[in-house]
Amino acid sequence: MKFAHLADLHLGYRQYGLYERLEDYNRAFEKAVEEVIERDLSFVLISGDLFHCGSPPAVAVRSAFKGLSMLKRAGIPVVAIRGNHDGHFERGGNYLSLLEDAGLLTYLEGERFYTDLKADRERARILGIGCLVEAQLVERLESVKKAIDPSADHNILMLHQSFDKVSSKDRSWLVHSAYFYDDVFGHVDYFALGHVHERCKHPEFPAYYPGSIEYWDIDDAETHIFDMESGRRNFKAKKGKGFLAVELDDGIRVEPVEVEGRRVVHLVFEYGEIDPRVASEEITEILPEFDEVGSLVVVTVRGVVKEGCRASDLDFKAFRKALGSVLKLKTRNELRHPSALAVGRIEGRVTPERAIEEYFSALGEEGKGLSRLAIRLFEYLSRNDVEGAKEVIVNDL
Ligand SMILES: [Mn+2]
Repeated sequence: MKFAHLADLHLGYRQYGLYERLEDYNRAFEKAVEEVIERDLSFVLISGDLFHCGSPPAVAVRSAFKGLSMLKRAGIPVVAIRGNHDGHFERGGNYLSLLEDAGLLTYLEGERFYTDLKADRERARILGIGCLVEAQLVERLESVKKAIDPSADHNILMLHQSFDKVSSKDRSWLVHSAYFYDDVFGHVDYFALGHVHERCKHPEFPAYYPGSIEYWDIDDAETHIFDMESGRRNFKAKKGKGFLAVELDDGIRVEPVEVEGRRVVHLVFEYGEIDPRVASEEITEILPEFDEVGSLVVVTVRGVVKEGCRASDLDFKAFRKALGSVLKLKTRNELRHPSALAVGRIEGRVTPERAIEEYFSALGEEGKGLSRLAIRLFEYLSRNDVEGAKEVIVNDL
């Protein structure tokens, strides 16, 4: 049997505060649906985070209705679980409950944690647990183990967690692989995972993450690194975004299906010692090459500021002018003062930077941006550079 495995659609997410990004996420979902129908896949699994929040805007809910209705008309059933973003299901349910009420999907939650699907004269038992803290998850797993059906042609387990053995930046909602060493999980042919936004696989189990359907993290984008000392350029291709087309028979075949989105470019300018005024002119000369209508550009500048210069002298206004056609330019001033490097350690144990990173890491991807902002504010303010700190706020928020 052949099916589609989607996760982390985040409908309703206004990335960078842009309504256009919300539309991009809607479009990616609808494109994926068209591709599923075109390929005549037998069913669709959505492994959590269909929505970006518990109360998504109507335009996102309508997109979900539109895509799921297309699947329904094509006779393609959909099974979904709750991600950490989808909202609680207690007290009257969430938007997945609403979609189930409308007959658009089967929502596995709580006591109802499995369903059977037939395709190509085979029967698949689909089991699913929504996102939980590990202790609760492990408790639920006991019931799931009893419901794994060795007489079914296939057993598929849907989860929305990160795994200890999957190398990912996101360690939130973690579960340990050891819980799955029980023999009974040998009957699970495929683990349909969600939560990690990169496309990847567990090193031991037939467990896959399709990754988010749209670009989410700047590290996934097309990246150009300019070594401004040597004049050398490095290029890192973007990572694919979309979903997985999975075929189960005696073995597993997993094919990534790309869903093309808006062009996102990360430009990194690396200096050793830097005079921000001179650097601004040099960078402004390079930027027009990337002035493409509708694209998203993130510019990062790194280096150690020369004595007598200020990090806030980077001329972001000139950058904006050079990139007049892009949908959004986001600038990241990662310049450091030599003195900031010596801000030192708290009680001789941990640097303030490390403490801040630790604190925000609980928020996952969004925490990364916050910790970067907090660290830079800390650097400026610890030098009593209030003007510099204001610049950081103006440029970053
Ligand atoms: Mn997610």
